[in-house]
Amino acid sequence: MFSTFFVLGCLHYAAGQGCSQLSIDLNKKLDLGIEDNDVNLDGNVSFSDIKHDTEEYYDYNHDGKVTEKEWVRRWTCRYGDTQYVATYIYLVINRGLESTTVASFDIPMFRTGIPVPVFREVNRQRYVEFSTKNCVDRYLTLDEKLELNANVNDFNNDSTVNADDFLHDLQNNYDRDNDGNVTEAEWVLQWVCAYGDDGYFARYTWSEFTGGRQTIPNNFFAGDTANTIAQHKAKVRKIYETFAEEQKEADCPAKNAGHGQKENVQSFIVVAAVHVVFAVFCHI
Ligand SMILES: [Ca+2]
Ligand SMILES: [Ca+2]
Ligand SMILES: [Ca+2]
Ligand SMILES: [Ca+2]
Repeated sequence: MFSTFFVLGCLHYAAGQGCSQLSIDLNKKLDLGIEDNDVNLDGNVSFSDIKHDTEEYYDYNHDGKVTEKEWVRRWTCRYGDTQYVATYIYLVINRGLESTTVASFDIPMFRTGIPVPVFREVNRQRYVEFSTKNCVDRYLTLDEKLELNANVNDFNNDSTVNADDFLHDLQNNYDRDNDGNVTEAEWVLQWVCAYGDDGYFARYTWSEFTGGRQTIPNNFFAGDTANTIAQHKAKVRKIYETFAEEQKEADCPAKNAGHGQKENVQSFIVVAAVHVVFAVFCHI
């Protein structure tokens, strides 16, 4: 009974694609991208290919949505990307949104199909962009992020953070299409690039700084009074800390968690335990 169970479990694991090494080179990543996105080998990346890939390998909990977390999990595993690159590319493709659906790829471009060489080049350019923008590709402490943020936001080097500094930052770093406005998607993308945070936190900063508007003009902060560097750092620190507290609260429900929550935790432990046992027995 148990041996059958483990054999079936191991076969299931073997059918998966396994994880790549972090060090694989870009061409290999792009090859894998083509392998995954032209499943029927007709030389075109079309919606049916994307649908198969997304449903099979991205939507881990099969709820019909692909969240940023699921996407990053897939890209770090399959293509050996860092979480920073994976997050950035997810946000480029999905316009800063927290999640996407298979249906969102059912667009004219994919109905016609994109020739494999074109798809490969577009994919390459996303990696190139991450690199040429000098996006953060490593863990930073909160103090390091605050220092970076303060430097960016005292562009004119007068030891205060004022409207001119913000205008320069929005114009030069956030407003990617140079239309004089910054959208939430533009903000989120630049924030994760500049500080190595995830999209969840970047969207929170958008909400904190703009009150959750859909878009802001580049001179949005024109009426704000200047802050010293220390005041500015304290303000941004507070945003990080408040978000962390809220996450903690969401991840670790209060002591009086209901029966349903306990069941969820128990289910998670059982699933995790089975996962570990398969991993050990399958030598993965
Ligand atoms: Ca195809
Ligand atoms: Ca999902
Ligand atoms: Ca300044
Ligand atoms: Ca813009």
